[in-house]
Amino acid sequence: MKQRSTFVLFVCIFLLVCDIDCRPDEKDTEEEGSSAKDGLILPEHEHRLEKEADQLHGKEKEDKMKHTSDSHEHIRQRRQANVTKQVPQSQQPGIAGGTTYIRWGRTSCPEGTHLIYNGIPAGSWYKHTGSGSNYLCLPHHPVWGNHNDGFQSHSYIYGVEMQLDSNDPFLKTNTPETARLNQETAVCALCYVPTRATTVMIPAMKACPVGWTKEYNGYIMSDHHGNHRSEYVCVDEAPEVNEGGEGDQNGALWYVVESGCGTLPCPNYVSGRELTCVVCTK
Ligand SMILES: [Ca+2]
Ligand SMILES: [Ca+2]
Repeated sequence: MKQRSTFVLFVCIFLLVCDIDCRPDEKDTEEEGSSAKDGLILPEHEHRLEKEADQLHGKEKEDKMKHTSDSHEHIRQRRQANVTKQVPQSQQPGIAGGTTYIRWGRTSCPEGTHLIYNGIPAGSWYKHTGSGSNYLCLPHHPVWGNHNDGFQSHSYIYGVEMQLDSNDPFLKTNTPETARLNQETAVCALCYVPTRATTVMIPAMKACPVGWTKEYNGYIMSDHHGNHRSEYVCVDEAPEVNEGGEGDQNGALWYVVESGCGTLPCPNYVSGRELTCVVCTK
């Protein structure tokens, strides 16, 4: 009986010691588990990492392609913008920059154009050999700069008077009061055409070439052949006159220009015939 009790006690002590020493250490287990996670790559874990790496690589590739595509689109847009900038303005409807001309003999501009100002045609005195040979359209209200009244200089300018006593082909629809133009002071208008880009005066024509717009037509005028050379200008076929300018005052003078045969082929030109003109824009 004593031996049995001793055996039971021995077994109990053994079990107690074994319970303390033989149980796996929880810390060690955790460390081993952690070590397994960190150091030991299981097949499933390896597969997942590969998949994640593939996804990351794919995203990087996609981002790179998107960035490249964006860059290409940006470059394309910049090139397109440059191309747009390089298109000549004259080829862009509505922003051509427009064109201007002086409508000699009128105070207004044709429909679809803008009057900048109207004024008085002026040039050198008909007996002076010098000064300017071209005609200017002087505004009615000059703005002066530094000035010294009195004639100290040797270049002058005068208003244009129309000399039509012996030859007047013009319409009188714009001069109903007097129905005559001789010895009248001429008028002019500066016209702006915003939708067309260039202007040309064609002599000996009353209509414009196909594709061009007629601004006005009329007759060529210049100073008398016995005076001094001047510019040829195209004066509207139905001139207005400058009110208050009537009277034989002389200054710069306009005469209707006639064609002379010889070096000009006749026909088609006719000796002594008044030369027409047309002003066209495009
Ligand atoms: Ca006169
Ligand atoms: Ca004639």
